[in-house]
Amino acid sequence: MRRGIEVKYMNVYKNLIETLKYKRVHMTLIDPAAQIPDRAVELAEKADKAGTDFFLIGGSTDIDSRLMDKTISRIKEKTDKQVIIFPGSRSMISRYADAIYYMMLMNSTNIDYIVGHQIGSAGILKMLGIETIPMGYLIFEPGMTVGRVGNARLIGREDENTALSYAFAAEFFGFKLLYLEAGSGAPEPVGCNVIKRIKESVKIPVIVGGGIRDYAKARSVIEAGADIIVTGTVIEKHENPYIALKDIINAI
Ligand code: 1GP
Repeated sequence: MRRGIEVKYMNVYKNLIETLKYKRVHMTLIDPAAQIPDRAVELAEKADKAGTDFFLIGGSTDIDSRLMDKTISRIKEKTDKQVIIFPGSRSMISRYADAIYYMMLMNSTNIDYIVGHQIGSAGILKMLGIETIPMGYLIFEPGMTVGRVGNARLIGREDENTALSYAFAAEFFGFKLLYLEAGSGAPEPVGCNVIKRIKESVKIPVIVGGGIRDYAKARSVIEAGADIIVTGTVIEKHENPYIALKDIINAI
């Protein structure tokens, strides 16, 4: 409990980096647009019990701050784990969150996703004092909904050279995290050779998400070098979310 209380008040990025010193990290994505808050809380409790390290709340469907507030405040009543906003637009802000991924969709063709939503939300973020974590976000094939909504010029899931150029650019911009996204519900995560090549070449912690639904997939992504893995679909769709998630978390 003491560790729980300390973590609750610790800077999120600092907590993440401290955690990465002794283990890889699992994050559970919960999309408030995909279920009512009661169900979101139920899923979060199961993920907490299965051993997830952080919660990401958000997704690519635009939702308002009231639904974000309701979902996040209720989840925080049930867990000491930190909650990070994973925004799909400028309106997805909640004062109850511990931090927000302040992200650039680097391979978007739409300026709104590169810098527009970020400018649109900057005033409110400053006012609320929410911790912002600068993150480069790259969408790979097949991209799924986020690839379409974000107008992404998708990177091939085995295209090491293009991915590496983006990763270098992310480092030069000073991003503190780099997220390699295949899209929620993708049949496969980003290719292992891409993950490996990026890990060998840049120092930023790498997040891999999209298409990780079982132990074997989680294991291969971790062995390729991912520091953090994100899963969402498995907890929403599996008939036994606790067992499915526990299996994935065992892989890390
Ligand atoms: C989506 O990377 C996340 O942004 C999670 O993907 O739903 O496929 O686990 P899944």
